[in-house]
Amino acid sequence: NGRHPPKSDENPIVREDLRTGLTAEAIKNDILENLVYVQARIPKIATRNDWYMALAYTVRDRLLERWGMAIESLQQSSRAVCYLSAEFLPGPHLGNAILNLGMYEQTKEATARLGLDLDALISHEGEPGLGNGELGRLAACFLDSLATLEIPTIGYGIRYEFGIFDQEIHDGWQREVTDKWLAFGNPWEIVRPEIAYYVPLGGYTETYYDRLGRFRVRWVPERVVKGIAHDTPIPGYHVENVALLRLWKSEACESFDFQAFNEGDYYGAVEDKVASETISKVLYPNDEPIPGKELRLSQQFFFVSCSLQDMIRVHRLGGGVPATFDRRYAVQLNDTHPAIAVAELMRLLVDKQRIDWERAWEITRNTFSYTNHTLLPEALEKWPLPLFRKVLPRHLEIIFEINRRFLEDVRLTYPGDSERLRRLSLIEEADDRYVRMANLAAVGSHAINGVAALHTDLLKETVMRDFYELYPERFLNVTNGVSPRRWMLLCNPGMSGLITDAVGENWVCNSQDSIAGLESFADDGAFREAWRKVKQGNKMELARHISERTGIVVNPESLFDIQVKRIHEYKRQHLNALHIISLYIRLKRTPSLDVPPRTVIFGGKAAPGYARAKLIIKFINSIADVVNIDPDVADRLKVVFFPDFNVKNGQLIYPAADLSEQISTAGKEASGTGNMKFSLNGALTIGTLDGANVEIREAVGPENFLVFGLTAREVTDLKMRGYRPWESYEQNEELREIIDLVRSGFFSRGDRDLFEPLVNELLSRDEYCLLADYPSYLEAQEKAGKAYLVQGQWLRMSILNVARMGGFSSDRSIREYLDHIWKVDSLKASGSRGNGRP
Ligand code: H53
Repeated sequence: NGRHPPKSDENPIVREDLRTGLTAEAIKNDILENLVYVQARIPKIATRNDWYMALAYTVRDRLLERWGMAIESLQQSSRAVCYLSAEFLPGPHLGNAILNLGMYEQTKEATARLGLDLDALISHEGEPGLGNGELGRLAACFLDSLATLEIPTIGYGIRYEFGIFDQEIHDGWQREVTDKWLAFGNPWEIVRPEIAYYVPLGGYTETYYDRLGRFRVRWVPERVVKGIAHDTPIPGYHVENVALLRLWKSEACESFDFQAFNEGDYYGAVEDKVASETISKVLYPNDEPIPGKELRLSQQFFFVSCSLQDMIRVHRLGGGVPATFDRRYAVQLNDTHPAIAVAELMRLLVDKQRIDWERAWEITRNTFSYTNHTLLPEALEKWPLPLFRKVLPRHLEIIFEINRRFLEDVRLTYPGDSERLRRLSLIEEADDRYVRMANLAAVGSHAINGVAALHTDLLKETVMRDFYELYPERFLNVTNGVSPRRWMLLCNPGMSGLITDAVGENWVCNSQDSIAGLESFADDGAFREAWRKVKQGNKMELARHISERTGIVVNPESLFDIQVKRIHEYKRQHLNALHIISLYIRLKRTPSLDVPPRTVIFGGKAAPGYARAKLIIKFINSIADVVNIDPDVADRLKVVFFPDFNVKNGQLIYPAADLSEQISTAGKEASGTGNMKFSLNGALTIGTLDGANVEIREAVGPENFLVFGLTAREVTDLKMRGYRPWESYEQNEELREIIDLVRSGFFSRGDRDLFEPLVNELLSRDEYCLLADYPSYLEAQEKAGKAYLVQGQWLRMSILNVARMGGFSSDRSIREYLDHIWKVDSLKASGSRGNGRP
């Protein structure tokens, strides 16, 4: 295909081929070269980190070969996808890159020749924690799929110096430790000092007449920071294509003020540098109130502005003009975090490129589409007007103008309906005034999607109802998905091997059709036994890590009942905890109880400022402290809080699960993606009819899914009628006993006050309806226990779960975005590039 010319001594490519060859010998030589020439170490004194770095550079060399071509095809493609996201959680790169490049076996051999253990080097890698949870992880799965489907793609975000904190547990409490992901260098990123943009902030606007006598507005900023591109290649699976992850780091335009220095002001001389670098310094944790956080708004604007300026530059390089921007790019707004892009593109087009307003607005709307990820009112971003004006004075004017024109249209459609006007306005006019970012995103986008069928329905009925009535054609659902590369092939090689033996290897990229073939093996005794062994092995591996991390010894034969996700009251980890106490009491009272031994495992971070979530962690650990040392239940019940849940730990945890806890209050979890990862790894779900659980249950069959609890509608009705949680407490003897035990200080060394805030909330308000759902949850748990005792049937259900989950691949989600929203062709289809090689 022209890229691999025949070797000849005169051919300069020969050298390159040596450098990026895929034989074990070539890989081995490159590791050694990189050790010496990049890492500056000789083998004799190299540490594990040195070897890891040398190997990472070796794999990167092979990625970069594809990179150059990807950049070229980006420039040549007719339309590219730009995914704007304040968060990306790609997870460790090394294992994934080796897998996607199809070089595992050779690399294993190469490292063995050097006396190294490949798997140990792979697990040496930490991860870029540039996100809080599922929203950032979804963005990473989407890049994986976009690369694999050979779509020209750029993911744009922020290169936080400090990502999500590391979690430690001390005396049962969460302690946050600064994440230092860059401490040992980052071999995956390429810094591009020449790709840099100026981002203005603050100041004021003024009007003037330009040379042609036209009335104009100009923004006189208070300060300007510079954004520098940091690029990471994201390889597709067994294709030549790589997606580009371009993250912006903020710097001062002039990092040293000589004037100040000469006048003897040593600190002042670096002040601007410090202030500018602050912008990309640290990721904001979610679940914390953000209005009023000026830095957060600056961050959002900073990365959005750099990204749009970059798109304009690349477009121009390809000969494009601003007026055709929308034909060149489909830009997805991942939640409202980048919604300021709507106003910024208008500013760039109108103020800078001198395009008239109507045409600029058309381009803007054709360009953007918006994904909503939550209905929780506290998570819908709005900015106090004075703060907004202070940071982005010109954008506020633009938003007022967008709003004026928009409301004029609304008035024509709904004459006299001032209430509706008030709700639709981009500006909230209560006692204080706010800019509503979701409304801005909705007005400025041609498509608006929710992330699961139920979520999209609720979106249309509740928070975006007025917009739905106004623009029904803009709304659609795209149910989330996860990458089968990372979340099956990479993290669960045993199970993946069985699947490939059964149905061939097509399932990795074509899950939906191919993996269904697994169904016919669900009743095959030998296959079931092999399946059991793999799960058993995964559980032993997790057990080993649990003992290393927590000192708790768990029985790998027990039912692994797992809930891992952010800690939040709506996700109801404390409902799970109530079940543990019930099981504990029952086992104490009836030693002959016919239930399987259980290990209940939790993992997840609480936002540092979310006191009740942190108390839930303490609650779980306090229960664990009592249960785990009680000889009466030894080997029958264990409770584990696995610290520092992140992508890397997830890769260990999902494959080891028997039972997946997806127990949020119906209507609260937009989609969930952890639910998919569990099921794709053969766990059964115990879950409410919330988010994507609804679709998972339909797909795997209700007989292979343990459903419980109120539906979203029932929750709403219950609240309308007036929910009285204390009645559940009074009427349910077991529930009473459990809550009284907690109140008595039984799990808190006699301290009756410690868990009072949790108990009080449950008895008085119970916002998330734990007590209402408690009886049906317990019933479903009993059913799960019984089912697990009949191992053959359980294995059957586990296999069927995997066989029927093919539709939850992020490849499917991305195809839907491509077909219905982005209208972007694959490089394959458009013929810009050959078909790739495995
Ligand atoms: O987004 C996930 C969903 C999940 C939802 C989550 C999310 C965040 O992680 C952060 C902010 C936000 O508004 C929503 O909670 O249900 O699966 C990806 O769509």
